[in-house]
Amino acid sequence: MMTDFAAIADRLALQAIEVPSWAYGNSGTRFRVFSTPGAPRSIEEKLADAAQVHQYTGLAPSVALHIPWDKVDDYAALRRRAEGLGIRLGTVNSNTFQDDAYKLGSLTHADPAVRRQAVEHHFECLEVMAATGSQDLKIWLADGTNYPGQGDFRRRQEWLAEGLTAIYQRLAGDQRLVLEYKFFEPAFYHTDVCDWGTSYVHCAALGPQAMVCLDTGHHAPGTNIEFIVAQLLRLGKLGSFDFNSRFYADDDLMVGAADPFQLFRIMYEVIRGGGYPPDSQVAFMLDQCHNIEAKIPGQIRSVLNVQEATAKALLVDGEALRAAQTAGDVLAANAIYMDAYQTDVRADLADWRQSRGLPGDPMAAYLASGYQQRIESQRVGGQPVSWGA
Ligand code: PSV
Ligand code: MN
Repeated sequence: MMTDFAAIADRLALQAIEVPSWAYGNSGTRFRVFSTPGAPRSIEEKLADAAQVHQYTGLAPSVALHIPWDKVDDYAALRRRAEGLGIRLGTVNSNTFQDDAYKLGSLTHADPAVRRQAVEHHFECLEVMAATGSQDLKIWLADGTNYPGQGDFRRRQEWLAEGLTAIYQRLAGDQRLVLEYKFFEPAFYHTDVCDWGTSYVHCAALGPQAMVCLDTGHHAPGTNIEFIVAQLLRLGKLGSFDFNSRFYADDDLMVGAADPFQLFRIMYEVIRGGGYPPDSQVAFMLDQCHNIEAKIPGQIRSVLNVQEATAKALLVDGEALRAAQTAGDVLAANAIYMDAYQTDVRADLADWRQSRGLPGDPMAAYLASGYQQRIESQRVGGQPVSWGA
């Protein structure tokens, strides 16, 4: 017997998914950044776009910032601006990958002056967080090497540990350092924080306010990501997700687009491991760029994909599954799991949304609202923001 949809309704209401400010600006690949009519020209306009996602889905109450992309003079005013739009400012992402000084690394650079510059950039991010009320400082480092012999792994790990410690020591009591890993790119031979184990080792050494960030696009093909989720939750060190999906590398496609079954399996392990309730230590965020599709609808589709996978994962009959697993009944266990995944929850979700004052079809409601046409006619002149600016 599968869990009934009515039984999961209240738990669905707990879901919150942070959207990235950079999803709304122009983006592309290293071959071309395309311009989109109506693209925002400031962080304030990015916030207005993000607020649309929350208005129609009720799922996206906060927006992550990237510094310096979202730098402003008055962060307290930006915070009020967000609140006025019915959202709030969330994770602050540092950026040590776009400055000439960082060509050969940031926290792992051989030159102490560059390492210091990278540490100080993180101090600046912490100051931003104090003004925005953000809790998480997310660190992803592009540090690595392209050629064997180019760098010394051991020294670089020590420098990394030193830099992270300096940053960690500046955290306020309620703030966290969240360390993201990625197996390659932009470095092609080795990456200094290449996998969950390396991130875990550093976070464990730092202390309880340091947690691992799992970006779903940052694994080699075939990696069992849900196992990593289970393990990090078991260790109490899964701090956050960067959701997106991939076919080949770090494609930054809409979460759940490439492999909806994988997203279900991840959400199952999140729930199984206690990572789902809002008071868990896990923050859920998108990290995506919409290069060829419309941006606000791309974000709406993404949060709905997460919601759908979550609903299906909540439907798994945990008791029956455990009994089948314990009895060694391979086929029954697999059938219980697959029954939940194969349930079509779309109509139930539409009813559920309506019962909470949301449009049953958020995508249709957004498209009918005229917002896209308004921003296209109003946002004329000025410099549209794009990935990296
Ligand atoms: C790196 O690929 C990454 O996933 C990090 O989270 C960066 O901050 C982000 O992408 C930039 O888009
Ligand atoms: Mn990421």
